[in-house]
Amino acid sequence: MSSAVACASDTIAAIATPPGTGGIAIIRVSGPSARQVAGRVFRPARQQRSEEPSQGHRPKWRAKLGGVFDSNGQFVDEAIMLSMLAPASYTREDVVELSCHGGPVVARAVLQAVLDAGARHASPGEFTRRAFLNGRIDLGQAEAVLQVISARTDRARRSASAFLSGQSGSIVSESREAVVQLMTRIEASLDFPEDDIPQIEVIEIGETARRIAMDLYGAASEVYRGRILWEGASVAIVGRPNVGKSRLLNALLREERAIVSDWPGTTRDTVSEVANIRGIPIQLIDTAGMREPTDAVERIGVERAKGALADANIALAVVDGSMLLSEYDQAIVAITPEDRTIVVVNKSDLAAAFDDGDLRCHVGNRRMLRVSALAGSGIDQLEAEIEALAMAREGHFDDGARSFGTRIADCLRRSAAALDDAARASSDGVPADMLSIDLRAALDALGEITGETAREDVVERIFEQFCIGK
Ligand SMILES: Nc1nc2c(ncn2[C@@H]2O[C@H](COP(=O)(O)OP(=O)(O)OP(=O)(O)O)[C@@H](O)[C@H]2O)c(=O)[nH]1
Ligand SMILES: [Mg+2]
Repeated sequence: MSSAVACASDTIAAIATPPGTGGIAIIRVSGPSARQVAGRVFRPARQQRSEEPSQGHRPKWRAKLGGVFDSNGQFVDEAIMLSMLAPASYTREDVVELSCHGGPVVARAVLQAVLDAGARHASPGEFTRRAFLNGRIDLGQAEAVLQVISARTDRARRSASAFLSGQSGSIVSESREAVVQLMTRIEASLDFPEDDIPQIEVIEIGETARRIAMDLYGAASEVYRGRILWEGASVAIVGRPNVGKSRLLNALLREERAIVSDWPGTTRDTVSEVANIRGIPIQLIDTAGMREPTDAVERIGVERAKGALADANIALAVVDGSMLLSEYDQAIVAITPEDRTIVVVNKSDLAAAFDDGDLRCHVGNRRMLRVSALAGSGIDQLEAEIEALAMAREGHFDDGARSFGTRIADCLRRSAAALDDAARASSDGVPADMLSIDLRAALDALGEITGETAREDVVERIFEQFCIGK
């Protein structure tokens, strides 16, 4: 095995398929005694013609039909046993998968038989963690696995799959290679201290470092923008009663989710639903129309609308384009944040009561758009505007490990900054060996992406997010 990290010593097991009823359920076992454990619970339906295949002809994978038996020898279920020998498996350990009938009770009974036969119940993400420890995937790819699983839109899934297949990851390996070459040039000169590196070469090293830094900054921005596909954004729809907020929500969702009526005050509590807007999971929050509340329930609804506005990443301030703007319309627009609000002038299918110029003075720097939630016109453009605001959103994350993109983008940026320092030092005439310190820092930051130099708690937090059985 190529990995520097030794295999975990115990054997783990878990149900790998989701809970519930389905065609099949898979119980996955991984570790040095996976085959012994499986041997204790599984009896093939038909004995192999030759029990021990001859040396040199040991297939890496093998499937057998048979039965699973518990520790009392009681038949549990029919199953297919798929054996994958190390290192030709997901974890690079011996892995056995038992595919039984897909019911939650039967799957648990098979798992119990496997645990009674000597396996330990796996913790969340432990299989993928072993794949990482055994060098089959790097940390960035482990995060991409997580992103593939939790992708809520196809665009998010595709961006994670690209990382998994190494397309985006290649910038990391190429940059590392280039930085290592620079360090080699410097170190070679240290062996011959009497011939210092000529200043011209120091400057050249600095220029190369700056070029790599530019590439890394570019990659960081790309990854950072991509994280929104996974993380998503929230959009609060606010406005006076009857301007068409609920109909707008339905138009964006393309389904009749919220109740629409010509009775002002229809929506009394917030209604929230996730829409796929240009591949971004967008949580839309329809709110109660804001006005002087006529009863206690409405008062609560209006308070919640204000809360939704404060919490959301983006606001849609809806006004009715067929009526003159009221003081309330103006007041509502005024409480929305200028840099992340779109003023939506709805009911464009009706005669306009004011032109864009009249509105401009109330809108400030907010984006502005005419739509008809009823006829569907302008909705495509509204989606484009929401996408643009979502992509521009700077993240507010509790910790770097929570978001796939944020952690990687942060490592790329730190690496780029260290290379920039090296470039600056070289043009200031700093001796070549001093540059090594910055180059080393750049390498370490890149190593955090793949996991070689990542802190244990960062690694821990990434795998904690996986489900059991993955
Ligand atoms: N002509 C026209 N009517 C619309 C349009 N959008 C909404 N309406 C109508 O306006 C009325 C109010 O729509 P809603 O979506 O319920 O309005 P709301 O802003 O959610 O109102 P509250 O929930 O009371 O705050 C309904 O009769 C809708 O059919 C539009 O684009 N054009
Ligand atoms: Mg409504």
